[in-house]
Amino acid sequence: MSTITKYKHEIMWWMSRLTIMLTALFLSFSLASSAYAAEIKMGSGGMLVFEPCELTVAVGESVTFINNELPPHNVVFDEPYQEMSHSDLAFTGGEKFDLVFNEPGDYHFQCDPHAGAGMKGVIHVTN
Ligand SMILES: [Cu+2]
Repeated sequence: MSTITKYKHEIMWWMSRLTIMLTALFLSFSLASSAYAAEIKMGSGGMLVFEPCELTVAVGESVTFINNELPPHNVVFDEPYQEMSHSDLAFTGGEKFDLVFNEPGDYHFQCDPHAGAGMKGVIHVTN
């Protein structure tokens, strides 16, 4: 086998590897994005806040709440979405939970221990 032929074979081998890897990457992204919408940090920048504190998602999408700084935190929704609440306090950094929003509306929520400090937010769910 000449050096050039060998070189061509090597390039083709790498190109097929690359194609497979890119396809796998694309698939993992499209699968992940089907349910995953956004992430809200609970406590951020040394502040008792949700970050972001306002968010718009489509019906059927999920929002991941991640425990970040100054715990404990929870998420309690106002009427008429109280049943969506995750009132268990999260004490450990990195603790997280997903909430799926299946009805359009404005979901106002707060962190119970820190509502007085203004730890509140709203998620707009649109069709
Ligand atoms: Cu809090």
